[in-house]
Amino acid sequence: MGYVVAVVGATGMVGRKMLEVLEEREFPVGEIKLLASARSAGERIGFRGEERVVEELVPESFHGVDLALFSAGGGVSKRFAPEAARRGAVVVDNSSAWRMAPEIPLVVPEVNPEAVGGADIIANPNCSTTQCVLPLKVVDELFGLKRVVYSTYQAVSGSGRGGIQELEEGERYYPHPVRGNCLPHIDEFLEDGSTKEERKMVDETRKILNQPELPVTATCVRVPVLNSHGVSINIETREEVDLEKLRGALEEFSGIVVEDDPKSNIYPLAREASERDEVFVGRLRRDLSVENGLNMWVVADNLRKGAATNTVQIAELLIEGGRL
Ligand code: 11C
Repeated sequence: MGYVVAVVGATGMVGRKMLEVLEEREFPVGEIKLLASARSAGERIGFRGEERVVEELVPESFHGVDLALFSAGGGVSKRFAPEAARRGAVVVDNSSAWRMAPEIPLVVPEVNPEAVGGADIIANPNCSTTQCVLPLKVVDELFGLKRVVYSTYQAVSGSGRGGIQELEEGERYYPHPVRGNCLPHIDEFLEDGSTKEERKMVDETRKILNQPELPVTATCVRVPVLNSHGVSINIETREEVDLEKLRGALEEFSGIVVEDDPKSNIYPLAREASERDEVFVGRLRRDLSVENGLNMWVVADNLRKGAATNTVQIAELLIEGGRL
């Protein structure tokens, strides 16, 4: 027994990672349906030791599906998530298509599990946002958030295979070489000079923390790192920060690992965070340039906690809440 689960975008990097995470967490899958574009149909992917054939995604694919996990880009989600929901599936969508729609919950299970409610489509946040809202929630509960400044150091795996091929093989994917470079350019530029990635971090942070007016700003940078995003978070709080209290609360918080012993060269690193599901937090220190200032360095595997793991955790919440 188990659920009929469809993975849309099964041949992509996040789709494959979703399959891995479903297996690892022993998610109760009764039947798995691997869906992708016509171009990828017919490919074979292993799941629980058996080869499965990828089918072409069509609206009828969702007949009899209980849970549909989408990671095939915004266009596919916009078109097919309502088709899946109409046929009775609950959708967890990893694209940006639905995240800011007021009726769609945007969920990080450790932070706002209550937001899931009775929605048919639930959105998974952008990877760089997800890893930040865990420690921000802790800071908010203890001292109150007044302002957040993000500076990101994002791995090439966030761009999919194209980014990895450029870093590993030198095949050009980005507008400038990423090898030996830091590119202050992730996703398209907007009218105001910021990028879509930066806008996502602002909007999604506010939505997940349910603080629509919270002052948040971001500078997002692609760095020559294979996997796992790093984010420097500069925070102003309403009350004075007690670093020891904060450290204790971070250590207690589900999904966070504190790595913070700089004298022994211990702090979060992309290579160590890769293939892990937790969010790593370190370099905790006061920012003395403002009244109640705090700095931290946060690293997580963008394909796992930033995408596949968070998606499967949302599906687990659906089971706990009796939605599945
Ligand atoms: C990146 N954060 O690293 C992006 C990838 O909205 O889900 C994920 C984009 C998204 O390029």
